[in-house]
Amino acid sequence: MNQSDKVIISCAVTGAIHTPSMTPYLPITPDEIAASAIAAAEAGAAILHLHARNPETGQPDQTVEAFAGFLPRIKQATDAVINITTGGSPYMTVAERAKPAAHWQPEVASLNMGSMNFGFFPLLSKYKDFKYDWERAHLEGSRDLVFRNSFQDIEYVLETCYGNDTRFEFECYDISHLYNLAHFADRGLVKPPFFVQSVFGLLGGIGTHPEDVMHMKRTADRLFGKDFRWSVLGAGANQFRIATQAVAMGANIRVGLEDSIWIARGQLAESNAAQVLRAKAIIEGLGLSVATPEEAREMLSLKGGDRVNF
Ligand code: KMH
Ligand code: ZN
Repeated sequence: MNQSDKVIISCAVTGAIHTPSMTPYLPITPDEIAASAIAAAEAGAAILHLHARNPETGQPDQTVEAFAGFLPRIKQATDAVINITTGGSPYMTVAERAKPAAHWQPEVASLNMGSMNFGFFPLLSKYKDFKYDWERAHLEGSRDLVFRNSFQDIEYVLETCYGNDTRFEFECYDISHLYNLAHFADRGLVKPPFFVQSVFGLLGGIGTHPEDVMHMKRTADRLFGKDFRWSVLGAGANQFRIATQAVAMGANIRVGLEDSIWIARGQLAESNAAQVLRAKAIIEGLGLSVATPEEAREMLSLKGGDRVNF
């Protein structure tokens, strides 16, 4: 693993898992997404991972137009690296999911490195009433949901975005996803430095035990050596415990309301910025420092904030 004393904080601003009834603080409209992303950058996030939502209902919206309401504003207000999802919602096809990144040509796009069960139906036990009809179906439907990322799907995203010099946040939810990434590296379809985003605690992927974190790092070290920059995200209540363990081991970290709506046990995070500030405190408490967007660009060999299509 390539590491430095500078730690990249990514912030995943809204995502496609949590629904409006779970927390009043989830950014939904373009104005809310823009404001929350800008505040997260001001708090120290060097990379902003962005999804879009229907402003009326909060449903995930992966249309190209849905991103137009906030991309230019975020770019104008911050120097942060914009990372557009190709994950969209796990219910969407890869062709739908890849459209925004292909069109807007961001410096970074996420790329999910394997198919998996993607279960967020356990959240149903916590919420009884929903503002919108789609929310319950969204959660219930994940009981029978496969988040499809076949080798052909991954090739499709690579072919669709690579010509734009977009580089990838390789989302790895389990050990096999690291081997899938190594497969594409062996074929020369992805070039180092690899930005490996290890996802812990999403039902259907690897767990959240410290041994799980060690095993993910050990395997990535063996497969990629100095060719990768490790980042971690802990889903839900595990977010900061996993971040703390991994930063101490040389990782970068991802926080944000996409991955967890909490700031502490039983306490809702009132903003993305609050989670970023908590991450910053962990980093600085270890005697490390938060990477600037320019430092992140250097570490990840990114094309530069002006070489985008927004
Ligand atoms: N919500 C994360 C666990 C993507 O956008 O490509 C997964 C994610 C997928 O961020
Ligand atoms: Zn995402």
